Amino acid sequence: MSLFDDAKKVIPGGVNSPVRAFASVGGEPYFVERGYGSKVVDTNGKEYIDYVCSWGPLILGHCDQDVIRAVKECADKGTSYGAPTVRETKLAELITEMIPSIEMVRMVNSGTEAVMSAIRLARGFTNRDMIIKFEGCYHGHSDGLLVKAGSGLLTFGAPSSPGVPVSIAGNTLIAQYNDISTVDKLFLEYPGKIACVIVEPVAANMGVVPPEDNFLQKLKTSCEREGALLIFDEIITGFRLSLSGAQGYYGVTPDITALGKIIGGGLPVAAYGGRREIMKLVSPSGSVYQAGTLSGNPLAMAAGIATLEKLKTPGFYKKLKEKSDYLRCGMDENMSKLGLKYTLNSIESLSCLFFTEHKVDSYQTAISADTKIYAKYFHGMLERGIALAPAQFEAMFVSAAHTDADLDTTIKAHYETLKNL
Ligand code: KE4
Repeated sequence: MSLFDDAKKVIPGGVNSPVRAFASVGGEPYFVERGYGSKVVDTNGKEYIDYVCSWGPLILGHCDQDVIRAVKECADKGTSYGAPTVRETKLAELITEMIPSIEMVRMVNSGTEAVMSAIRLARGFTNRDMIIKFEGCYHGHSDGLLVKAGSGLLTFGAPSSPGVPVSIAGNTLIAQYNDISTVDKLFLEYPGKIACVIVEPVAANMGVVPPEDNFLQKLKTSCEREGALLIFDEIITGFRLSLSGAQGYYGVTPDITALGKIIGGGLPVAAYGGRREIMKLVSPSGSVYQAGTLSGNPLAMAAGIATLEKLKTPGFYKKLKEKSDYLRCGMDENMSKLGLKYTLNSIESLSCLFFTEHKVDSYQTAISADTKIYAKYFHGMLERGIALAPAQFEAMFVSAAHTDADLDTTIKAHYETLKNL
C-alpha cells in the first residue's frame, strides 16, 4: 500500500486539490516530508529543486527563516481570537502602501473567496448581474467562475463542473484573452447589464500567456465606457511581477484587485481591495455581505507581513529577474541546440514551456500544446530531481532561494530530458 493508496481511502482522489494528483501526467504523486530554500524532500528522502513553490506563494523559497520566526513568535501567543489584531492592520497597511489602487482591503482565506467576494462587490456597486471572464482563465472554484475555467479544469477537459446551476453560469459571459473585440461584442449584446470584467492580468492558468497589444488598457477603456468595473485577479501576479503586481508592471489600474498566495507567505491568506468609494460598501461599513471565521488569522498575517517586508528589500525583483532570465536563456539555448521549436513563454519569474510550435498568445494556441509530451517531460525532469507543475497548463515559479547551481542543474536536466523525449 502506498501513501497515495492510503490517502485515496479517505480523501477524494487522495489529494486536497485536484491538480496535485498527477492525473494529467500519470504516475503517483510524491509526498513531501519537508522543504528548505529551493528544495523539497519527499518521504523517501529524495530531494527536488522545486518550481511549484506551492503554486506561487513561496517567492522567498521554502522555510524562509524570517517567515518561520514570525509565525513561531505569533503561535506562542495563540492561533486565533475572533477579534481584531494589530497584525491585520499592519498587513493591510503594507498592501495599500505597495499597491496604490488599493485604498482599503479585506482579508479572506483563499483566492476563491477573494474573487467570489470581489464579484459580489462589483454587482452590489453597479447593481448589475452579469460578468465577463476569459476562456482558460481560472479564478477559483466559486460557482459562477467554473465556466470554461483554466488550471486543473483545462487539463481535465471539463469546461465547467457538474453542480453549477445554469441559472448561475448563465450570468457568466466568456470572452477570449488578448482579443478586446470579443469583450466589446458582449458589451454591445448586453448593454447596461455587465457588472464587471475579471481578468488574470497575465494569464497563468492556461500556462503563462502575457497580455499583448495594450490589452489591459483596452479592457480598462471598455469598462469605463460601459460603466462596468475592471477586476484584476492578481492572486498569482500580485507581488510576483513587481512590488505592485501586474498593475504596477503594466501601468494599468483596475477598480478592484484580488490577491492571494504571496501575501500569506504559504499560509492561507487572500484579499480583495480597491478604492474607498467601492470598498466602503463591504459589510459592516456597507451592505455587501462577506465574512470569515479565520479571516485575518494572526499566524497567517505574521507570515504575510514577514514576506512582504522582505520583498521591499532594494534589488529583490532585479535579482529574481536575473535568475529567471538565466534559466530562460539556458532553456532556449538547449532547444536551439536540439533543433526543437517548443514555445517558452516567460515574464519575470513566471514561465511555461508549451509543447507546441505555435506562438502562444491566446487560449486556442495554448491548448494546441501536446499534453502527452508534457507528461513525458515532467517525468523526465522529476527523475533528474526537478519538480515542475504536474500539468501543462500551469506556471513554473522561480524563487529568491533558487541558486545559480540550482539553475545550472535545471538547465542540464532540461537538455537531457528533451534529448531523450
Ligand atoms: P485558491 O482558492 O486556490 O487559493 O485560489 C484560486 C485562484 C484564483 N485566481 C488565480 C489566478 C489562481 O491561480 C488561483 C489558484 N491557482 C491554482 C493553480 N493554478 C492553485 C493550485 C490548485 O488549484 O491546487
